[in-house]
Amino acid sequence: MIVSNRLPVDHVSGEGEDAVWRPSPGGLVAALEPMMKREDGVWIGWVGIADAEFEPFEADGIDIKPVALSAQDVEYYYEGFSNDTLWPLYHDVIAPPSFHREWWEAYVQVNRRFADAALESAAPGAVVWVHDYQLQLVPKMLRDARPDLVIGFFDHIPFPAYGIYAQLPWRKQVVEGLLGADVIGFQRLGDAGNFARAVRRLLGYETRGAVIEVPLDHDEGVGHRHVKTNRRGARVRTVLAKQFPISIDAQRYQDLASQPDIQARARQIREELGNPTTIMLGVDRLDYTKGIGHRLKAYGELLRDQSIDVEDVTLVQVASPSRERVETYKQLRDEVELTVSRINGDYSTISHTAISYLHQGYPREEMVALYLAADVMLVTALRDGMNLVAKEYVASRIDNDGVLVLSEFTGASDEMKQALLVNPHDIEGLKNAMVRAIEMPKRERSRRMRALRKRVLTHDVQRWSATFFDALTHVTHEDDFGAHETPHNPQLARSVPGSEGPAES
Ligand code: GDG
Repeated sequence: MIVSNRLPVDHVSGEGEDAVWRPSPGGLVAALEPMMKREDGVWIGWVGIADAEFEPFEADGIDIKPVALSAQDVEYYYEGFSNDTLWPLYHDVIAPPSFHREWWEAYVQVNRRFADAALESAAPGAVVWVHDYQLQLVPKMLRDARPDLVIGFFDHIPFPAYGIYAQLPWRKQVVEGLLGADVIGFQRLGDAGNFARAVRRLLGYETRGAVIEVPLDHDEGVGHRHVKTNRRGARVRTVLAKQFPISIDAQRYQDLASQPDIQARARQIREELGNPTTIMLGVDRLDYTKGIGHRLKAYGELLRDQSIDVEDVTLVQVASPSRERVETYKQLRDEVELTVSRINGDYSTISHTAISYLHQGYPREEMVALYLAADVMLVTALRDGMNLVAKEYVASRIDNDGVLVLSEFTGASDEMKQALLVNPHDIEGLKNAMVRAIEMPKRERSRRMRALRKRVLTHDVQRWSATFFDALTHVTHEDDFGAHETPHNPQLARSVPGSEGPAES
């Protein structure tokens, strides 16, 4: 069972039995679809429309169970607590988070609704995988009601350092909510470390490596998985909190990039841009975490300094609309669009536009054509859990060409060391990296891109989900102490819920 804020389908038209749905195929669906079909999986989530009730239905062999949200839930739980409290807080307070008690109350209520929907459908010993910062209380709600469940949680965004996390008035409840899971996945080692530190500081629990020991009262723990007696003779439930860096359906991007019509479109894009020598590309949701302003500043200064010429170098910036009802996002849009117009006004010529700014969403085929056309890909996020765009660019470059400029504040930078790594706050450094990317000899481009592609193609989203499930259905967490290896038998874990084998001793 998957529990995520949004379902993997979009509503097209109709109500009740006449409702028409379109799959919204993200990487997550691609990774989980085969397993969901094989195991008769259920996906629980919101359809993305306020005040609309939909009956459960089946899409592509997956049972879909919609959770309804009222207009006020959307405002308080989703736009408020999720996107205006947690999102800025977890991204190092790049924008100031807002703390409102009514938003928190709505967050608790809506988390309860998701948990109840999951509990209604969960067979004994079912494996439930909860996703992301909107649903951090669900693991504990499930655990309290049904200790037999195998519960996983994956956090797609960063987990902040304690000094920042500690600002959250409900910091204890959130950590306790997450600790209901058997396995808590993070993007980076540093995120898992920050979480373990928050657990130690707020709850005083012991952590050993990736394993957190949650103390149990003497009558608790019956039927729980991962219960053991620790070194001090206390009964504890162990929770594994470690990094599982997410990835993309790399094969799909390669396949798209191999299609002659998409390659032809890439050539057409270059022509339509006036055949510049270098196309630089940015692709982001219009979000303040993505460092779009820093990128524009560096590019504008390069034009001003005459280090580059608008006849030779052009920037395409796709900024797909996002969270448009949240005030900070409205302000960001104004700032970005003012900067783009200024740069275009100052440096464009009749035949060459400095920045092609596209505030639109595009089909995936068009995105791949853009990736193929782009000589330099700019990923300058100020903080980003992973950043899939960096991986999509690399997977699409079947020609082993193109240069990736990548912020060291993305999770992707842990794996993609052959990119030109930058600190986007250092505008001079960013400008130098852009010039270096533009001037990089073909041999070096090819050497770096080959290495990057090798990494992304071997560490795709299928491998990510398999690794997470493997950890989730593992019989014990013992080997994550680094103490000893335990033979892996997921079947045993699934068929004997609550059985802890040697760990119970
Ligand atoms: C969160 C975390 C983490 C964008 N515009 C269009 C479009 N996109 C697609 C991209 C990419 C996805 O949206 C964006 O993913 P990112 O990873 O770059 O960023 P977030 O949306 O912030 O995602 C992030 C991710 O979760 C997964 O765990 O990596 O750190 O913040 O796939 O291609 N796709 C199409 N048209 C667009 O206009 N088709």
